[in-house]
Parts: sequence; C-alpha cells; structure tokens
Amino acid sequence: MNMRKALDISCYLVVGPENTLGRPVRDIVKEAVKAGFTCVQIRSKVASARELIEECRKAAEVIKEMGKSDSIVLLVDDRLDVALACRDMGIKVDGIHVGQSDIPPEICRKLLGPDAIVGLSAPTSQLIDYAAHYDTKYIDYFGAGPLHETASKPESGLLADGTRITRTFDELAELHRVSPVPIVVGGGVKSKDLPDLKKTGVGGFFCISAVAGAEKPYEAAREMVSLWKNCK
Ligand code: TZP
Ligand code: MG
Repeated sequence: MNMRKALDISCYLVVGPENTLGRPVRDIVKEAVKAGFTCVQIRSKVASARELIEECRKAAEVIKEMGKSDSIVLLVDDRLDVALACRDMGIKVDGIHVGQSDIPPEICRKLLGPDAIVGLSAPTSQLIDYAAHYDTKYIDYFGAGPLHETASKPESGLLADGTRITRTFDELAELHRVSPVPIVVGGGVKSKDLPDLKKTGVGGFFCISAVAGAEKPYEAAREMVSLWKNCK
C-alpha cells in the first residue's frame, strides 16, 4: 500500500505525551481517528527516542485495531532516526514531518524511499514567495501557520527581531493559490476558525490542543471534522 496515495491532510492531529493532560497518547489518537481525523503526527520535544518509538508503536497498533492502517497516515515529527527505527522494527510509520531547521526533505526522501510521506513546515518569513518557488519534488505537503499565537509552540511565527507573525485568511488563500502541493494550516486552530479556513482553499487544518487538550477529545474532534466537511 502506497500511503502517499492515501494521504488526506484535511483533519490532522499532532500529539505527544506533553499534550494530553496525562492521558495516553494512543487514547487521544483513537478518539480522533474514530471521530474522523485523517492523519496523525506523533510529536514530542520531551520524549526520548525510545519513548517516541513506543508512542509510534501504540499509535500504529490502535490505528490497525480500528482497521484503518490503509487509510490513516501516521507520521513522526522531526525524527528521521525514529522513523527509520520504527520501520526497521516493523512499526508502520508512513513518513515524517520536518521543519526548516531539521534534516532536509531530500535526505528524508532518500532514506525513507519513494513511498514515504514527507511534509515540510513552510518558513515564517517570505512564506508566499517560498511556497511559489520551492522545488517540491521531494515533499507531499506544506505545513503553514500559525493562525494564532499558541502555547503549544510559543516560538511559532516569531521572527529574529522578536516580532510575531500570524497568518491571515487572505494570505492563506494566496498561499494555496501559489503552492504546487497541498497546505495544512495550524497554530491555535479551534473549531470556530474552520469555516473561514476552509474558504481559503487549503487542504486542511492541524491541531494539538483543540483535541489533545480537550476534556472530551472525541466530541471536540467530531465537531471539527463535521465543520470541516460541511462548510463550503
Ligand atoms: N507548528 C506550528 S504551530 C504548532 C506546531 C506544531 C502547534 C499547534 O498546536 P495547537 O495547540 O493546535 O496550537
Ligand atoms: Mg521540527
């Protein structure tokens, strides 16, 4: 199964052990996928490599238990080493999401192979120009944001001079227009943002806290999925 063909970034959960209010990551993954989330990224800035591998294992297991291994894409943030280790250990991780300071996408592509998914966070500055001119042959999608300032990633949108950028819906519509690959938008995304975000034409939204930090993750995820699907 080539998961690049199955990739659906419309409702994209990002989650790690520091985001779940103490609940197991696998439970949040389960609730989100049950509610219709289409893509899952395991991301932790505190977990060790071994812990990340275990989180990936449990997430892959829960996706398999739901019979969705062929439709739900599982990615790991940043850690090419973890993605490669998972693969070697028989854990179904479908690819990686990297940022501008991480291992370059072409290296991820080379080491993970032609069937892997490689996502890239677009840079904060010169976003539109970057997306319009970047050679996207090694990547499957761009992550962009932040839509709002967010405690989940306080440095998101910060420029070297200390000013902060958040994205307007008009900018995101332009980004969608110029980009050769789909765009997934995150950073403080809540359900109330989804109607306007959908109108920009981008491929989807990603979120951590709106689902992983919700008192009832299934209900929160369900509301977001249904808003995304039903608004024009
Ligand atoms: N990349 C840009 S903002 C962000 C990431 C991983 C955090 C999103 O988290 P939240 O809680 O949905 O704002
Ligand atoms: Mg990164």
